[in-house]
Amino acid sequence: MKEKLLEMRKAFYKALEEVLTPAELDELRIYYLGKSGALKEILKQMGGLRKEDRPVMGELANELRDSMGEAMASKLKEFERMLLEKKIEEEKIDITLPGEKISMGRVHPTTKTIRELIDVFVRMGFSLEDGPEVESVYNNFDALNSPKDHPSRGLSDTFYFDASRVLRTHTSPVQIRTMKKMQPPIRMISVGRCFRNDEIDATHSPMFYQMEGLVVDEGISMADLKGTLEEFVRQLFGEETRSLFRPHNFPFTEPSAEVDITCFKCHGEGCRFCSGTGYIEILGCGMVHPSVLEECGIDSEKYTGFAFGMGLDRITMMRYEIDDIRYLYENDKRFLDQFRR
Ligand code: 2NM
Repeated sequence: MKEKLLEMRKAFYKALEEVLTPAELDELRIYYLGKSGALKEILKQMGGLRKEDRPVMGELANELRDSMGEAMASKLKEFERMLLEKKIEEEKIDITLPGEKISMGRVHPTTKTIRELIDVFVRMGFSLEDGPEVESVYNNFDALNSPKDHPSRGLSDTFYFDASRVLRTHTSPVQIRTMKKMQPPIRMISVGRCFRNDEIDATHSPMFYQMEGLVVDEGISMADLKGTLEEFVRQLFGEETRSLFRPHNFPFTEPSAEVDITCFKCHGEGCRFCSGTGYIEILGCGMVHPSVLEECGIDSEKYTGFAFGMGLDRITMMRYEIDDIRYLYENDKRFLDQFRR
């Protein structure tokens, strides 16, 4: 029996040498030390031994079991160490490699214009109001004294959802909402996207940006309008800029005017930017029509007001010398990267 045990030990260590995976090690354990393994098999013959030999053989068997268990445990440790070493080798990070370049975004030029305009008007005490881009036909046209047969109301100029809803064609509905919401004194501006069914070219986009403003209070006159807008022009385009008010016509204001400013390039001399006139048109304005005030629940006998509106794409294009409105909407990084400040 002793010989059998020693033979088994020899075979076990030889097999252990050849074990390559933890799974094979498990198989080995079951084969030698399992419930019906090689060791158990040999111990079955214990009964055939002399009584005094049994404890000696038992001790040898126990010793064998323990040393084989230890040998397998250290083999398993070795596997684990190898696995860890392999993992460390594979996942090694080369910290000397160049980093991945992060592409920084820029503030869109139109956004810069918007921020500066808001700054100027907020410093003058205006509040910034907001409204939806999908508007009622009433807020977009009717409340603004717009004639029922005006071409701008037509299906070819305005995006209609149905008979009563449109994509707003200007930000004036925000003024209407504000006047219906609060009584004077009102000093507010609105900024946002507007939509008109225009053919796209260098100066037209079906989606564009507008800013409009409104002041309503007792005793507001054309002098307030001129003073406010002249100050705005000086702050945005420079102290030396002069403004020219030309009579115009809008349905929602009476009287109405358009404002030209001295060309930012030639300062009035005449150049290719201003087509030789020395002036560039930048906004429309006027005294709010009494029927607009009344429509919004404001007493036109007690209160008067002025309003103004301007296209922000045009102003942005002037300020950054961009000659095609489409650049503002193409999201071409090569274009946007030019506006770093
Ligand atoms: C412009 C020109 C003139 C304007 C009028 C109003 C309102 F709602 F108060 F009547 N909002 N905006 C207005 C007046 C807009 O844009 C060229």
